[in-house]
Amino acid sequence: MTRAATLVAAAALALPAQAGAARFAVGVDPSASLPRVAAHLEAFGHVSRNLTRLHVLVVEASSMRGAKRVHGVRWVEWLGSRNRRIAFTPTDPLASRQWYLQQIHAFDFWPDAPVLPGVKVAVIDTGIDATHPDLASRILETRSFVGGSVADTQGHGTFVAGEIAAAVSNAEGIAGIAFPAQLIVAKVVRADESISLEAEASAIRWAADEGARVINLSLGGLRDPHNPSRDTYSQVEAAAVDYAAAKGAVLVAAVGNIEDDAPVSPWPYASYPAALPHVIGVSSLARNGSVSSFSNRDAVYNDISAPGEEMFSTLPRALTRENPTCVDQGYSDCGPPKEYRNPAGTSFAAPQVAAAAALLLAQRPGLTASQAATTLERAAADVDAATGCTACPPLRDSLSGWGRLDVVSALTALTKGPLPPADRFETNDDVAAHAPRLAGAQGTRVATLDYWDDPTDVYPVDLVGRGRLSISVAGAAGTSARLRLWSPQTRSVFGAASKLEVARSTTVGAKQRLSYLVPPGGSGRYYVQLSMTRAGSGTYTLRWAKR
Ligand SMILES: [Ca+2]
Ligand SMILES: [Ca+2]
Ligand SMILES: [Ca+2]
Ligand SMILES: [Ca+2]
Repeated sequence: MTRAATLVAAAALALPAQAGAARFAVGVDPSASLPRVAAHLEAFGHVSRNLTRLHVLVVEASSMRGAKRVHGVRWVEWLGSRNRRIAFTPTDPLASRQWYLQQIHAFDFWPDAPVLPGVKVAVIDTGIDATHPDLASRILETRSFVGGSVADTQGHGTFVAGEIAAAVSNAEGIAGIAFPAQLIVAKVVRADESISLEAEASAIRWAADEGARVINLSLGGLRDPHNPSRDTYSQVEAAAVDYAAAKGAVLVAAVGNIEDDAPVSPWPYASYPAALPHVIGVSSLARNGSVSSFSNRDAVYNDISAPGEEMFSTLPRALTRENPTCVDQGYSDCGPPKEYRNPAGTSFAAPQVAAAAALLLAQRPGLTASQAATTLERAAADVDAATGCTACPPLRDSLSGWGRLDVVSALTALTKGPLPPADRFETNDDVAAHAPRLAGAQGTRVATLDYWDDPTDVYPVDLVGRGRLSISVAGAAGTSARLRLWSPQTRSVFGAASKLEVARSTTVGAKQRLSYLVPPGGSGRYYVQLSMTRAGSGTYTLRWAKR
C-alpha cells in the first residue's frame, strides 16, 4: 500500500519414561563388548539398546554416579535437557500453501502448541473482514479512521491480518504465525487507496493507547534524501511513531516497493515510516532466496527480510465471492487475479516480522521493544550469494538488512541469552518534552545506541550562567560517536543552525569528553546529544558533573 511441520533434526531419543528416573545416554567404546557393558549398567537402572548401532546405550536411572568407571564406558550424557524438538505442525487445510512458514521456521520452536499470554498486535491497513471464519475469534478491537465501517473492501488488510493471526489448527484455512496475537485493527486507507497522514498518525496513536505491543505498517511513502520535493518525510508520522515507541510498541514497516514515482530501479531508499528510528524496516525475498527486484534497498533503514512473493493468506469473502465457483472462499487463491493470486510486495513480508515480534513478547512479556527488535534482527539468517542473493554481501547489507527472518533462532536467542541491553530512557531522539533530563549536580547514565535503529540520544540539562558542565562518555569498544551540546534555543538537533551548537567533543570514537563554561546570562535548558558516526551498536556510560 502506498501512503498516500515438519520434523526438525529429530534424533528423537524418546523412550517410555520410568517415574522418578532420568534418562542417560552412555557412549561405549566400539572395541568393548556392548552386552557386557549393558550388563554392568543394569546396576544403575534399566538399560535399553535402541541405539546400539551408535555404540550408545540408554539407561533409565535415578543416578549414573560412578558409571564412567565401568570398563568400556566413554561418556555419560544426561538426556533431560537436550531433547531435540519435534515442531508442532498446524493442521489447517490450506497451510501447505504457506510456503513462507517453512522458510522462516515459523512453528519449529515448540514441540507442541504452547499456551502463551495474549499479545496485542495492531494492523493499520485497509480494514478487515471481521466475521471471516479464520479471523473472527482473533479480533480484539476495530476502528475506522476514514469514516464508515472497518469492513475491508480492498483485501490488503485482511491478507496482512491472516499472515499474523489466522487461527491455528482450527480445521479452517491457513495458520497465522502469531498464535498468541490479539488483533487491534485500524482502517486508514480510503476507498481510492490513498492514506492520509492524519489518519495513519491517529491510528498509530490509538493503537499504542490501546496497548498494542506490536504495530504493523504495510504502507509507506517515498524517501529521497537528495530531492526534498519528492521526499515524503512527515513530522506528524514521526511524532506518532515516537509516541508508540515511547509506549513500548515494536513498530514494523515495509521498506516499500519500487514506486512509479521513483526515478530509478531498484530504489536505494526505504520508504517512510520504515526509514524512521525505532521502526523495523522489512524487505522482500523471493522463494529462491533472492531479494525481490521491487523491494527497496537501504543501507541504514532496511533491517530484515522475509518472504514476499507468491504469498497466500486470507481475503475478505466479499472479494472472493466475485469468483463464485472458486472453492477456497475467503482465501487469496479466489481473489482478484491481478492483485491477489500469488501476490508480491514488501507489504506481505512485514507482517511475518510483526508476528515474530509478538511471539517473542508472548514468550517473554518483560522484553522491551528495542530488545525484541534487536533480537529479531541479529538472529536473522544472513542472506548472501550462498543463500540465493548474488548481489548480497555477507552480513548486513542494503538489500536484505540483517538477513531472513528466523523465528526459531530469535526464540532460541531469547531463551539462551544474554538479551540485548535495554535502554530505559527511550525514546529520546531529539529535543522533546518526554526525554529524561540530566538532573542533579552529577550522575551517570547507562544506555544504548544503535547506528541503524537508534542513532541518537538527547538529554536535556538545566545549566546556570557561569556554571561549568563536564561530560564524559565511554562507549562500547569499536563504536564511534560524537558528543554535542546544543543551546536552549534549539528546537530540533536535526538541521539545526550550527550557531546553536555551543560545544562538541573534539574527536569521534568510543570515548568522548566535553566541557562547557556557561556564559553569564546563559542560564537555560541545554541539550546533550550523543550520536553514532558509523555502523555499530552497544552500551555506553555517560557521566556528567555541573560546577
Ligand atoms: Ca486456520
Ligand atoms: Ca547479507
Ligand atoms: Ca538510546
Ligand atoms: Ca534515542
